[in-house]
Amino acid sequence: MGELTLWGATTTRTIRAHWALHELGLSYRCEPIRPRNGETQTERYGLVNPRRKIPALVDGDFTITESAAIISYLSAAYGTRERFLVPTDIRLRARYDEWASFILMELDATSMYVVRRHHGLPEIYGAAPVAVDAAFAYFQRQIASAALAMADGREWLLGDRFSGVDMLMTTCLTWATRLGQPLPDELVRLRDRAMERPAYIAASQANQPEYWA
Ligand SMILES: N[C@@H](CCC(=O)N[C@@H](CS)C(=O)NCC(=O)O)C(=O)O
Repeated sequence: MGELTLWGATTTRTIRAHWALHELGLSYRCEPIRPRNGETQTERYGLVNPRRKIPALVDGDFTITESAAIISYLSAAYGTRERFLVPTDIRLRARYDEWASFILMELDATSMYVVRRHHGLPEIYGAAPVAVDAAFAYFQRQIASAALAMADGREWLLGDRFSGVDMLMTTCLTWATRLGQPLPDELVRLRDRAMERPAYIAASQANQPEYWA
């Protein structure tokens, strides 16, 4: 195993990578750079991720970006039979991909990130109150459908086993909660269970630049 270096801290997307590293019990270095303060614009970081987004993971001579892809890579590269984040069974894996696509597209990109850009960062992306209201309404419809899938009393999205999609879901739910969005009870329970995990608590600390000072 080469040295693992994670670039990025402070955001909803960066905590996903810190969390995956902690769930798998991996030790790593961190360059705790933040968005929008110039730290993603340095020449040094441009060589790591030309898209200049965080997080990015460097594993020896291999670099991988995109928070969900980092979770999948770490699970495939360092997961064990007992400890993994992405299932290998074909149908469970298909269900995993289905949840991951839904969360990343419908909850993250189409809902929360629209709010973030056009409500939270109007100086960069422009204020768009109509789009923000529509994104919140869309989020509520999508999250209600996700809660239906959990109406059978399952503990986690894939059933009784925690996985990377619970991490993706939890980070979107904490994001929505910070923005004052109500959540269905089934998803509040999932979020709260996930946030009690020692790896989540450790990742929350590691997601702060001061932790690495
Ligand atoms: N789809 C990407 C999104 C990454 C992303 O947008 N990161 C933001 C912070 S959460 C960023 O790096 N912004 C860079 C900047 O604006 O300087 C992922 O999930 O990793």
